[in-house]
Amino acid sequence: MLKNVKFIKSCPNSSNWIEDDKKEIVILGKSNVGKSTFINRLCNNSTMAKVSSTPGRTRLLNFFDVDNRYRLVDAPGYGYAAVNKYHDEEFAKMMDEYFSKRNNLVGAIFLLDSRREISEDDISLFNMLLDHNLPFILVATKCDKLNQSEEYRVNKNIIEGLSLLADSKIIHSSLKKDKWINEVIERIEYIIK
Ligand SMILES: Nc1nc2c(ncn2[C@@H]2O[C@H](COP(=O)(O)OP(=O)(O)OP(=O)(O)O)[C@@H](O)[C@H]2O)c(=O)[nH]1
Ligand SMILES: [Mg+2]
Repeated sequence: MLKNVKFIKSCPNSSNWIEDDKKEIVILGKSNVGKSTFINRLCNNSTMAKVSSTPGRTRLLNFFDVDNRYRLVDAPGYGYAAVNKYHDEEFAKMMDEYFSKRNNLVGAIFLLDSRREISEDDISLFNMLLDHNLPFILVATKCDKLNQSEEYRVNKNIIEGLSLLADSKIIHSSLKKDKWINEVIERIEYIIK
């Protein structure tokens, strides 16, 4: 589990990004996929990142310091129909600026809802990661909601949906288990070293 995680601030654009040499890993995924919950599980603090019952509420990049060593960045969700078009354009602009200008950015954690099909939005965001040559960690969320045979199909769905190599590693997260937390942390350590 991550120790000494602190919320630093929320930023709408580059004007108030933090200027230092710390590496950043951004957490990406559709609205409601479970990004904020994921951060809270990693640091075992249910109030660290705001979990929303209404999808699409996180609109800014939220920066968290981890043990004074690196940062996790909670990104807003995308592709939620009830949130207007303006939000999607603002989101695209903000992410584009962050991906193209942020030298601190060294990797991404890409969350996909294990119960849903891969969407066009997922594919375009994933292509942004590939375009910027960013190492990524793939996580299928909400696996606690699946039965065994459904969980068995999760990897195939994601691998086909994102055109990944057949042996791509996908970590399954669940509210009922916690083994996956250390797997994620190991991979983060690998990316930032
Ligand atoms: N059963 C289950 N529910 C989850 C899991 N992760 C998140 N949730 C629920 O899904 C909803 C959305 O979770 P958030 O963590 O706020 O999702 P988010 O991706 O941060 O959402 P936005 O910030 O709106 O993009 C909440 O009701 C969570 O309690 C999970 O692993 N299992
Ligand atoms: Mg959130």
